[in-house]
Amino acid sequence: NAHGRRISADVMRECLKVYLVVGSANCQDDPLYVVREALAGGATMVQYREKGDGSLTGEARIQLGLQLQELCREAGVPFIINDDVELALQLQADGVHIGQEDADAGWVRSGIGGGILGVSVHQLEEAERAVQQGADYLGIGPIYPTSSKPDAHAVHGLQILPGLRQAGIHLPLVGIGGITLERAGEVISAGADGIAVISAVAGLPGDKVQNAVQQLRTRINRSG
Ligand code: TZP
Ligand code: MG
Repeated sequence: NAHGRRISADVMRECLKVYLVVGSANCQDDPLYVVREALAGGATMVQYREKGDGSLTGEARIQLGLQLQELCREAGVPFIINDDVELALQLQADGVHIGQEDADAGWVRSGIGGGILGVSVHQLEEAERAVQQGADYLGIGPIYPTSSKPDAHAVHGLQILPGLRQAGIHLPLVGIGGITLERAGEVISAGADGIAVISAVAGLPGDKVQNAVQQLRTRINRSG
């Protein structure tokens, strides 16, 4: 799909179910262990988001990315890069996720061919624009308060999800921000196709990760 073939909306929705967003700064244990366990538990997509205090830079950032990518490849799960289109191209990742402050989505779409493009949006106009620019899914959040993103937008609450659906946004949607096992079901019921989590998975001891992801999947399948 570096040759222009886009992911279908149906496959995209499946990939969004339990979307792990992760960087070394978020992990209580070795990120490779955390991601291996998350994949064993049924994580459906992984985003490499190497930011924040003490995060890796330069060659170390690239090397961790390559190792995480290999785990995803073995599991048959798409591997997405946060923000950095250059890194995504260099690693030949499956896609890129960008926010409103990052590169222009239309420009990223032309750069990545048929790769997966996720865009974070906070209101209808941004959502419509991202759809036009070739996004494959939209990230919506923070739904709840989060301590994983210091510069996060104000909390939206669940209502943004039915709001976007009723306004005619049919693209696959993933909720993010403060989502826990207890809250996963209501995010899906409100209109999201899946949940993206950092701390509810990466913040756990490595030996708890597999079971946590399994439980998230069960909740989501029941609410979908
Ligand atoms: N974007 C909006 S909220 C957020 C990002 C990256 C952080 C989500 O982390 P957590 O720990 O699942 O609240
Ligand atoms: Mg960003």
